[in-house]
Order: sequence, then C-alpha cells, then structure tokens
Amino acid sequence: MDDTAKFDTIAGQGGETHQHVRHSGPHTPEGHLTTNQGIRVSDNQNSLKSGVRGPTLLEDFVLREKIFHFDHERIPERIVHARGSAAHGYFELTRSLSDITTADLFQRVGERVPVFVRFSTVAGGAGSVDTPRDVRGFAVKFYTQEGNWDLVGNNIPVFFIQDAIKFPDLVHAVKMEADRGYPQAASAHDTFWDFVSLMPESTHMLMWAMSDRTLPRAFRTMEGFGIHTFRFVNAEGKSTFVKFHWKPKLGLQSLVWDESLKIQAADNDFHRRDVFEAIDRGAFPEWELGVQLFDQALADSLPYDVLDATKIIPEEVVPVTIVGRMVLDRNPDNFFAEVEQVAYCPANIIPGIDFSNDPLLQGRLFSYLDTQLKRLGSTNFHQLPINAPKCPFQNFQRDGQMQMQVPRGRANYEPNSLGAHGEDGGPRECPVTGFTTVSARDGADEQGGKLRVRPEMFADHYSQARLFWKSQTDSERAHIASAFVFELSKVTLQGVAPRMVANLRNVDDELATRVADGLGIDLPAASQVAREPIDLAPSDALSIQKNLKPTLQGRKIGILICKDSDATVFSQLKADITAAGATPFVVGGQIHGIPLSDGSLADADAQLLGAPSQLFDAVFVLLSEAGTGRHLKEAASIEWVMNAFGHLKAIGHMPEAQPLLDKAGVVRDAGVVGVDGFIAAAAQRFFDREPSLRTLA
Ligand code: HDD
Repeated sequence: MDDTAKFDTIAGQGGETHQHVRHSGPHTPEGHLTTNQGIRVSDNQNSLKSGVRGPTLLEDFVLREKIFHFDHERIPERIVHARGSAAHGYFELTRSLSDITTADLFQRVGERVPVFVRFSTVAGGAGSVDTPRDVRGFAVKFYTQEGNWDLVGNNIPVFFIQDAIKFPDLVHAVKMEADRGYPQAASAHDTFWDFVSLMPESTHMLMWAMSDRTLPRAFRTMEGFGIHTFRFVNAEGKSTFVKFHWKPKLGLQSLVWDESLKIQAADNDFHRRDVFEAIDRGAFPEWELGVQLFDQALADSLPYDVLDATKIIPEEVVPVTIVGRMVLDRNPDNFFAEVEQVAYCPANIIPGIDFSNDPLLQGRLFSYLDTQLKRLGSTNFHQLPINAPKCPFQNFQRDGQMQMQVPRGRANYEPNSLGAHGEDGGPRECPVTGFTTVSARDGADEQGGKLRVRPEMFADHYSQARLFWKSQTDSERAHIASAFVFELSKVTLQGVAPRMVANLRNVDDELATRVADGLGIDLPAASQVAREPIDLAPSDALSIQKNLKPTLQGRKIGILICKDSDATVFSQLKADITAAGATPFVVGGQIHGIPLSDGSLADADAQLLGAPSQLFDAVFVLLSEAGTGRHLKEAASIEWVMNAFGHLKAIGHMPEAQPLLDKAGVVRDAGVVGVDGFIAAAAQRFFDREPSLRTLA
C-alpha cells in the first residue's frame, strides 16, 4: 500500500462506493503510528468490520486499545485548586543566606535552580473560568541539588482558618452547594457566608478576599506568599524564623469587578492565555523572592502569634529582604503530563529549612501526600518526570503500582551486610548532611499534655482585619465594601448577612455601616469578641494601589482601526507601544486587508466582536471620520469605548473619533487623551473616575 495516499476510493460489496480514509505521515521509522505494543497501525480511520457495513469485530485490538485508553484519560481533579496553569523556569540567588541556612539553593549568589510553578484558582472546577473573585494558588517546586522543595503558597498572605481540622468544612462551604451543584467558582452564596460568618477567625482573610487581590490582572502581576512561619537552620543548628514573599517585577495590578465579570464572557482562559503568550513571546514573568527573618525574641514581642496563619507580620515591623529572583521562561510541552500531574506537597522540604508548629501547616503536611495517591493512583507518583527530583534519589521503598524503576540486586532492606559479600548493599543514612528536624519548641508549647486547644493569642480575630482596612486607599475601601455588599446580597439564609455585618463592626464601624446600608438592613450590634482587638499601625505594603508601577511593560493595548485610519499614527503607535514593552493588538471590523489613509493594507489581530475592550489594559480609537460615522451605529464599538472608560482605562483617540466617545458617555479626564500623552496614560488606571461612574458602597 502507498503510505502517502490520503484517500482511496474502493468499490465495496453490493456495488456501493466507500471512502477508505487514510492520512499521510512522516516516513521516518519514529514517525510511524503504532499501538502501545509497538505494532505499526495501517489504518487509523476505520475500525475492523465484518463486511463493509459491519458489525465491528471484537478482534480489532487497535480500536479496543485506543478506546480503552481514551476511556481512562481523566484523573480526579484536585479537590481545591483544580483550575491552574504552570510554567518552567529558574530561581537565581542574588544574596547568600549561608549564615542563616544550610539550604543548598541559598548558598552561592548567581546559581540557578530549576523550578516549576503552578498558579490556580481555588473554588472552581478544572474547566471553570479564570477571573472569578477567588484566592489564587502560587505553588513553586524547586528542583534543588539536595532534593525537591515545594513552597505551596497563595497570592494572599493569610488564610481563612487557623487549624487544618477546619479545612474540609471551609472547602465544602465554598464549593458548589451539596444538593444543587451550583454556584460554580463563586463564594457569593449561602453556605460560604453561613460558614465564615460563624468563624470570626476568617474575618482578616475575608478583608483580603473582598479586596482587589482576588481579581488579579494576570498571574504575572500578583504577589505570592508562603503564609506560614517556617524555619531556616544554619550549620551550627541555630534556627531563624522565616516568612516567604514573591514580589512581581511588573508590580501589583488588579482588574475592577465589572471588568472581571465581562472578561468571563469574553475569554474564559484570560489568565492562562496571558502567561502562556507572555512566555511564548519572550516576555518572561519574573518575581523577586523576599524573606522576613526574625527570632524567638521578636516573635515573643509581637501582639499576635507567628504560628497563626490568619496573621501577617507587617513589612514595617520585620522588613522583607530580597534574596533572589524567579523567572518563568518555558511553557509546558504537555498540559496533562506536567500541569495536571505535578504534585506539590508542603512536606517536601530540604536540609536547612524546617516547619514551624503552625497547626494549619502541620495538617497540610499530611493532606497533600495523601491526595496525590487519590489523584495519581500510585505511591510511585514521585517517579513521573515532572515530580521526580533532578538529583539522585534512592532508598529501599519498593514495588507498588506503576513502578518505573528497576532496582538491581538483593538489597531491599537495611541494615544489611551484603556489601561485605561483594554485593551492592544499597544506600546508607547520612547523619551529617541528611535532613534533621530542629528540636526547638516554638516558645509556647511547654504547657505540655495532649490538648485540643488553641493558643490564647489566636483568639484576636479583628486587629489585623482592622489593620488591613486602615492600610487601603479610599478607592480600595469602596471596592471592599461593595464586594461585601455584592456577595452578601446573594445570601438568602435569614440572619447570615446581619451576623457577618455584626462581625465587621469589630473591624471598623464605617465599613459595617456601608455594608449594612448597601444591603438595606439595620446596623446590628457588634458581635462578641473573644479577645479585644487592638489598633496596629497601617502598612502601605498591604495596598495594591499604593504599589502600582506606572509601566507599560507586559500590558496589552487595543487599537481600533477602520478603512482610512491614519497610517502614520498607526505605525507610530505600534512602534511606541512595542518600545515601551507592551503588546499592540489591532482590532478591526474585518481581519484582513483594511486599507489605511496612505493606501497600504493593514491586518487586524481580531475582529471587533471577538476582542471587546475588557481584554486590554488601555485602548486607542484610531477611527477616520467616515469610520466613526459607521461605528456610531455599532453597539460593539460603543461598548468598546464605554467599557474601557468604565473600567478606568486610558482611552487615546483621534479627534475624528470624538462623536463615538460622546455616544459612549466618555467624559474628558486625565485618562482621555490624544496621540500625545497616550503612552504615559496607558500605564495607569484612573481610579478618580470611578465615583462618577458607579455607585460604590
Ligand atoms: Fe492547600 C492544593 C495552597 C491550606 C489541602 N493548596 C493546594 C494548592 C495550593 C494550595 C496553591 C494547589 C497546588 C497545585 O497547584 O497543585 N493550601 C494552600 C495554602 C494553604 C492551604 C496557601 C494555607 C496556608 N490545603 C490547605 C489545608 C489543607 C489543604 C489546611 C488540608 C488540610 N491543598 C490541599 C489538598 C490539595 C491542595 C487537598 C488539592 C490538590 C493537591 O493538594 O495537590 O491536599
């Protein structure tokens, strides 16, 4: 048979004509399509039938194997953080910590360690949208020379609960409700608010969750946090407490709420696409790694417990020292093999780093290993390429499903004396360089006994929620209050919203009043507190708007063109945007061959209906006079401009496009500019514009 023929028409029985469909393939031996047993497949289009019209034969091992494998393609999705995207890269040390930790990756400045980083939403399923209001996972696997270290963090530095025993309750409450199976990827529903309003310890995290931190513009523009207090251990065995921070090179950027909703309609894969495309075009996402280092004496002096994952230590109290940078420079080759199968585990730790007694962390140390067995189906999941250490690993663990290694010899136990008999006795313990646990007792746990209790200071649930509120700009406070109103407005269970507002009164009376007014309920009395909140000094590091970088780096700028658009401005704009490190994205009524003012033909990157302005950081309306006239009758164009304005973005425009801006209700302000000044304006959002556009709580 001719391997290159695409279609053979063969005369079948009964005089019918049948298409025998085959695809050509490369001619190299490696290119041959085979079964999983290596048998070359001659026909991948037609099953084996008894006669031309069937039935299909059970004998068809090619068909059976293919469908058998397909039937089992899905593995259980992660119970939380099911939707995620990941990339390869490296961590590079910029400041040695050799006096503080023996961890290999923190010794020699300039040395690089490979990493694999997965970002995720928490509540939604694997196929849910990228931009709900949700916490984002930020999980980093460092493949160090001394084994894998997983820093499994979030983009928020605190958590909803203090003790891992509450995690199943929290997750049940936030995920879709048990009887009805909705809502998907949303916390705005009865069971979530019922639970958290009964859990005052969640209040601090709720403040973060209702802020724009849960609406990141991109994975590349969010911070990451290890959350728990960990320990560094040096060569003398001295331990130092450490908290880990990832700081994005592009600065913090978030979406506004209405924009994130509209993005859900326009592009479910907004964040996934952003990070993949950025790496593809060489704009590698980058973060600095910072550490907060402190000792037991400092921990003891704080009015909160460093083992409590609902508390931060403000950067103003313990500064963040930058020690390295992380660059993501390679997309995965295969989503399933790498992103789906990667198994993070906070218990994956290396010599020189150790856990603290944080009860949330302690519970996590069990949960992640356990869940991988469910997800990946075998205790040998560590042998998958994405999970395997890049340094040698060997021990006497044996067998199990899907064993990929072929250990040699008789030594599958130790101690053994096989070495003395000329055989390979296998690996041995490393008392000096091996992992040892710090024997420190984290200060307060000398009280002894086996107790189901929490340390007394854990009972202060409001001081840091208040600190967060006080540290925000007016615009950010309005967003937080409005988010509480929106979420609680979706709650139908009697008593839940007042109970939540009663908790908020302990944070700040003004916040509670704004939320109560927004809901139209009476202001309830403050709920009882287990420990009186205290006033802590505000921290600018907690605000997004105080930490925005006015840069165009990494941004995407939409340019709306039409027939006769000014060719000179068009090419100048594209050049300026590119030079500033952003990506110009051309939107047109058609995609191909749009004639510009000088007769040249331009191609658009997308058609108007497929590229609404919520997908861009700023827009330029490059319409000719006649084009403006046509666009005045086009709802998508009016919305394009109106939404850009409503989402507080810079709008650049030709004078000829003014009628479209007028029709879209655009009022001139510092963000509405001509060609001059557009590049400077496009690097910002215009939060001052907001109060005139929408009612915020
Ligand atoms: Fe968790 C996944 C982060 C508390 C149990 N968690 C998971 C992922 C991230 C976090 C980023 C996704 C990892 C990936 O991309 O594969 N989790 C956190 C943070 C927490 C936290 C920052 C608090 C500080 N988690 C937490 C607790 C428990 C779990 C208290 C259980 C007692 N988490 C899990 C899990 C998951 C998980 C069920 C689901 C999939 C997986 O582990 O691999 O075991």
